[in-house]
Amino acid sequence: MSDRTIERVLVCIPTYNERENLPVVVRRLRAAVPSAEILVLDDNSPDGTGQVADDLAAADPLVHVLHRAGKEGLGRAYLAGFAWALEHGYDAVVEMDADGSHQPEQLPALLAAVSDGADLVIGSRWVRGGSVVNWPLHRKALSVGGNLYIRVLLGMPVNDATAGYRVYTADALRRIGLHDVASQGYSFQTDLTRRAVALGMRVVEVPITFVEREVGDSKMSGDIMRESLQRITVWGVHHRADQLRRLRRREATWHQL
Ligand SMILES: Nc1nc2c(ncn2[C@@H]2O[C@H](COP(=O)(O)OP(=O)(O)OP(=O)(O)O)[C@@H](O)[C@H]2O)c(=O)[nH]1
Ligand SMILES: [Mg+2]
Repeated sequence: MSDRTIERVLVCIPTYNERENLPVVVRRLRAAVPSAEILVLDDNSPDGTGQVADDLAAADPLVHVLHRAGKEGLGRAYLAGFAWALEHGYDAVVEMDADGSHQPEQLPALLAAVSDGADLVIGSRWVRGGSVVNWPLHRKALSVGGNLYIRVLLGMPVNDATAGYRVYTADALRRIGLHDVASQGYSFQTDLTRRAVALGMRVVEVPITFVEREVGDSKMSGDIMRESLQRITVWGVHHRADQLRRLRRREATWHQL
């Protein structure tokens, strides 16, 4: 077990209409991990979340804001945040929702796994000790079913590949390479997970308690789900075709022996 030193942590928080939630999550985060810096990624929220973020940044030098022109999806916002983090020399980058679902108080456990040598830490709902609070049965079924589909198709040893509470080391982000990531919605999380696994990175799942939002509206949509299903299916078909090709090549080599 290594003991990696993580000094500069940047927590990226994407926001779209989270005016009421943002100050709460920032306050909790500053209390839970006082040294971590925060980057709010706001897509020009109509409810004025951008101004709320500016006010928070004006009052606290560890809070930063990236204003984006319009709603482009979670994946795009994170890519902009990751690029900013790499430019500014952070050691680790955290993904966290603004709606309170990802509890800041659990971040120290995720960061500890990075110190222990993980390249990517996933705050996982679907490992022993993980849970979800206030989700109706159909929402649980969707997440469990989606993750099962991903595991079967992509053959990854990850229980919660769609999870959005994560820590990447800066080095992992550089190695993954972000220039050709096209995913916008939930598939963004699965996409980066499969890239990390394919590169042989240490992906560690730490159990979390995910708490469904109490305030504001979910941005989950049919389009986001459709994108996920399509992309995962295409990756799965390619993955299985690659496996088949490798198997054929191996068989051909055996015949030649
Ligand atoms: N910048 C930006 N943030 C977004 C966008 N879509 C969602 N978000 C933010 O991403 C986080 C997660 O979005 P949610 O709507 O809570 O989606 P979810 O958590 O996957 O779904 P629920 O479980 O239904 O809440 C929240 O902080 C949102 O404000 C977007 O297009 N741009
Ligand atoms: Mg949410």
